[in-house]
Amino acid sequence: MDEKRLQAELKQRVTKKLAPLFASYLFEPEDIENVLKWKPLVLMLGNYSSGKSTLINELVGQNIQRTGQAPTDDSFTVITATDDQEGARSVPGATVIGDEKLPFVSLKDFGERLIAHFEMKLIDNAPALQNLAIIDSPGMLDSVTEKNRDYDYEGVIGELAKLADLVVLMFDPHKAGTIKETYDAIRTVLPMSAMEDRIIFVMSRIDECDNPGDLVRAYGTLCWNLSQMTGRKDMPRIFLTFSPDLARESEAHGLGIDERQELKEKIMATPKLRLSHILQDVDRQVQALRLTVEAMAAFSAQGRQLVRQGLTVAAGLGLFLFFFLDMFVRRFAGFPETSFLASLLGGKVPVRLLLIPVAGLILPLLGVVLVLSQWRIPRLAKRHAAASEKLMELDTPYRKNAWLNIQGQVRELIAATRLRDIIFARHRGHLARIDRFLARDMQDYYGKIR
Ligand SMILES: Nc1nc2c(ncn2[C@@H]2O[C@H](COP(=O)(O)OP(=O)(O)OP(=O)(O)O)[C@@H](O)[C@H]2O)c(=O)[nH]1
Ligand SMILES: [Mg+2]
Repeated sequence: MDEKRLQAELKQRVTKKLAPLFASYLFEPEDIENVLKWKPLVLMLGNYSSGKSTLINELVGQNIQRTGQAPTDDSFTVITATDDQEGARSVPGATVIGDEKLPFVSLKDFGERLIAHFEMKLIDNAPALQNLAIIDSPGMLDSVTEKNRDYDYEGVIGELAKLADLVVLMFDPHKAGTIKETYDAIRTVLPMSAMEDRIIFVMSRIDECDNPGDLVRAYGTLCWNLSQMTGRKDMPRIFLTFSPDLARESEAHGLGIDERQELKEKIMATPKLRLSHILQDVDRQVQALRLTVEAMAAFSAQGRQLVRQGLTVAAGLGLFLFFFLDMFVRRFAGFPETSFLASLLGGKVPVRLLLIPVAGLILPLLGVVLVLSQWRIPRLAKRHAAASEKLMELDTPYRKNAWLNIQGQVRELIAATRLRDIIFARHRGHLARIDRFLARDMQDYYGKIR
């Protein structure tokens, strides 16, 4: 299976069939475009000095990243193979984030400060990185020792985790999960950005435990801290590893626990997961779009109900006035010389006599349009913008969660709705289009990767 071709094809289909809908329901076009761009991505996160850069150098087989005992990296570094003749080089943050072909454009929002802490290293002789990029990140710090980052670190790792096909979260026995930034990341950032099955946990540098007891204590501490952070009792797998080149001789080392190779294979196999991740992401975003359209359909159904009521009143009143308005006018103003109804019964109606009845027919309609557009629809919009979740049945946790992400834009959409949007709304048609996409196109691709 040619994954790259499938990815390109899916991108084309999404763009053709759904891009205008995403835009008209206020979705950021980048969100879905970024998912479909570029290579498989691995994001390395973790405490400072937990061995992220060391592991990356090992994976790449070159000394690309600096390593050291104190907090060493203060930048995000995207590492991948060169794909042109220009050779190994480093590309500055502004160029990387500004490049529309790369998936990092959404990081623009984090401003100049982040740009100074972002770069890409293109390296030669790295066949494994032809179809893979690894992002090294600044180690997580404790707020006590932190020299205050000058950009929104959590926001950035959240964005990167959204893009990543695999997030590797590294710890070491010395700080088994007690670092403040790590706590915040696991507690709040990652659950919003990365699906659970895309995160793997690693405790590295285990050779530095003096004896098996130390190792068990460090492992236990990490498990305890993780369960505090995730609120879960079941523990994810934690890879226990050390760098073979740096390992000290120790009793713990002598135990023969070494999952380094397995970890490396798992990381390098990320490209295999790419397409299914893309499908998951596209699916998630299309479902979010669907929920938004559903909410707007429910809102406009209520709006149409008001319109129908208005029209019924206008029709009743209009008909009454059609036949009787000129009689009132005649009574008070003395003209027309004979009423429309009388001449109708007489069998002959001069056109002149139709003027007042037609006005009687139209006036209530104008009145109803005025009341609807100036008063009733805005009031309905105001009510639902304040409590838009009432529009929907949020009966599953999935829908509840998805709702949290879209409620802001649903409010915006409702607040911007005018009478004519209600009358001409085509939400039901859009829903059908989305459902067709989910049932045909998505299933088609799921079938292809099976
Ligand atoms: N004994 C031993 N030392 C290690 C191991 N892995 C890394 N080190 C050392 O630990 C220190 C920290 O490693 P780095 O790879 O720089 O850690 P990092 O996670 O990139 O740290 P920051 O960039 O500061 O976030 C370095 O001095 C490494 O040489 C290991 O498995 N065993
Ligand atoms: Mg580092």
